Amino acid sequence: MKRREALKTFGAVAGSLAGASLAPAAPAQPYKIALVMKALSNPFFHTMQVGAEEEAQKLGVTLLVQGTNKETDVTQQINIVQNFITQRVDALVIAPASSSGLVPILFQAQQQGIYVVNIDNPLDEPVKKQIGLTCPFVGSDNALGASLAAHDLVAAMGGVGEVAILEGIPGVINAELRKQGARRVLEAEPHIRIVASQTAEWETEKAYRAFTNMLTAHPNIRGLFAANDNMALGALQAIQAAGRSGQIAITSYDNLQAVQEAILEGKIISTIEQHPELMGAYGVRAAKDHLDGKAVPDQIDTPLDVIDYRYLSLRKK
Ligand code: ALL
Repeated sequence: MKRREALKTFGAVAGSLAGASLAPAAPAQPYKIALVMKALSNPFFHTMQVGAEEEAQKLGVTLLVQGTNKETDVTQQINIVQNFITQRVDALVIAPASSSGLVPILFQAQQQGIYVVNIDNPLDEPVKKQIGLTCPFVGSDNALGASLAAHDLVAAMGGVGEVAILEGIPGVINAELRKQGARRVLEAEPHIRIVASQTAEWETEKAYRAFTNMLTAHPNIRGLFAANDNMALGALQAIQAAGRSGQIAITSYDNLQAVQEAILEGKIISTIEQHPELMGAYGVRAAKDHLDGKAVPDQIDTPLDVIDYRYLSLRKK
């Protein structure tokens, strides 16, 4: 029996023993659900947080929210989970910074009776199995999203030219899936050539440096797929600094406000909306359902949309 169910049963027995003369039992404490994210400087996670908070309010659960300072801070994220275990939350909803590195601490949480929901970036299935962690996944098809972005890139380039890829963190599953999804489409094009593919660890500043170097090494680059918008924004700065504005097509991923503006200004072709607000909301709901004793599916899908000039300009009217 789970801890909370045990407490509830105890409350019911105590209540019935006390008889009718006592005032009705005080309402049970609301469930405590923790949302653990990555770099809070990335507006993607702000949107995720808002979705989770709205859902938590609707469901009457307490939501505790934390994220890391940097995209690469796996140790800090492990410490955040450790603190939530110490605080004895009822459930953890987590967008893991590493697909394998978080599994041991999440298994510890599970061992303590804390329910785990994995959102956004999938945990590594073989590692989960090996360690014994079981948890549902809430998120989208990253390979499909990247294929859609690559398809737009090919179209914008008229099917001809040299392209580059700015990747997320190597070994992290959504980063790998996006790379594969983009490559699948680009490699099928007879007149497109991938001349550079490198990580910028999801970050703007690193993308600025990486793309500056790519432009120097490959002056004929005419297209870029950036695996998230923050990296696309860094690449845009690199293009401006190199005096190449308007010469390189970019598609990317996340639908940040700054990229919407760049699309409307004609500087970026399109971005993929993967609905982080739904990842947050569905994650919280899955946790609440489980704590209420309801079955939760292993996989809960969130939708993908392509956001381009046509979409944004028509939406404005
Ligand atoms: C991923 C998200 C993003 C985001 C990145 C940065 O998990 O899906 O697209 O930009 O994390 O941490």
